[in-house]
Amino acid sequence: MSGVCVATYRAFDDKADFHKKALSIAVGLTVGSWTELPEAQKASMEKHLGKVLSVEEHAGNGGAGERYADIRIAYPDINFSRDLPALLVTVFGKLSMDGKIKLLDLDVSEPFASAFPGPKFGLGGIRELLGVHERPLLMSIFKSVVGYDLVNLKDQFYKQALGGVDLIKDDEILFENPLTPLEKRVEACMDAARLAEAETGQKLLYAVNLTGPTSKLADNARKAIAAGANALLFNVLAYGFDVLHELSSDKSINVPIAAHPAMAGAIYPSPHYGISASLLLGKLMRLAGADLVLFPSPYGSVVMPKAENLAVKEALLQPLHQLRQSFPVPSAGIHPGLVPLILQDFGTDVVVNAGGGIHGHKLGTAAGGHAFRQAIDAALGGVDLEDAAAQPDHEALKAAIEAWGIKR
Ligand code: 1AE
Repeated sequence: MSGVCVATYRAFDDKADFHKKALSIAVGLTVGSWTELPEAQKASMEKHLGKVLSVEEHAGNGGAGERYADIRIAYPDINFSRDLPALLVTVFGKLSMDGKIKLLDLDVSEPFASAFPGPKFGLGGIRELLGVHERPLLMSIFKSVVGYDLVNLKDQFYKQALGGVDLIKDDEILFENPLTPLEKRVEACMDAARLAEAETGQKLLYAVNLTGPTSKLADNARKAIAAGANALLFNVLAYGFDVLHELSSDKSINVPIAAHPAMAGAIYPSPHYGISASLLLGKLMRLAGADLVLFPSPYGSVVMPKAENLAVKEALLQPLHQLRQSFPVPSAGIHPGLVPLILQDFGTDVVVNAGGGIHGHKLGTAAGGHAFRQAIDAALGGVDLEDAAAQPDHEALKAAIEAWGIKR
């Protein structure tokens, strides 16, 4: 059985006839040309022909407002194989270079989606692994570890773990290197995880950065897992969605995969070009099998507008065929004073993620983690951070708020 995939575009033009433009896209990206075809050929090509479903025009006002149209086109599944490269090249390959046009959304058919197992663990599976069901999770990021040796790396891991974090991720810029090679890095960090767990009683996941040439990635993942890795970090956009799909659907790679958004800024931020954040970092990441997805927040150092941010969250969490939910991880420049805003916008199904906001704490890395946990508990209990910080055992939160303030 085959269906259609519906693409939604926003096209900008001061003068164009958007209905004509929509038709030229639908025909051009499917059968190529239509009117000049002989009748017999038209009949046999009909099942391949793209169909314009709607064209919603928005008049420009000659000033700041531009003239644009939202165009929906249905592409028959029969035209492309059931993989993301084929789908993306069909709906936005050449078109992505043809004037001011942005791909806003893709609704794939059930038969197409059935080729994608999606996140192996997803939000629920990660909560199961950690045994944490009620509260937002806390993740910390290794920082300034390029050039570190194993002893120093292990020490930084241990301090992060003592702070009560649920996940620790490698910095995305830590690649294979002679000082902290993959398997040795995993062994050292998981050793530190065990030492910390003996003190805190808390389980944690370590997402080691999966790097190297594409042809070696699955082997590297298996080596990391054999050395004890219980999660992976992956720079999805530098490799491509299909590489994530291959890794996430490989049965021997049986740990959660956290998708890093590196390179995404080259694709989503323009209103006129590229792919929307919700499709790029939401739906496509989820289809390709990311268990956790990092993306900029509306509040931190790398800012994504709030409406786009919430659309990414929705794409990761709302029902999508048979796929599990991916955990949203709004990131970059996050500190404890932002926690109430994060919970207000994301609810409890969110991972609060910080690097500098943990390691930059004046009482040290472990205190940085404690400050976040105290902020999360306060926000969950409806207690103002100012009041929570005044409690006698909340020095960590107090110091964090003195340093970074509270954003309201
Ligand atoms: C959007 C990705 C954020 C990230 O990977 C990272 O390393 C953030 O670090 P901080 O929290 O800004 O120090």
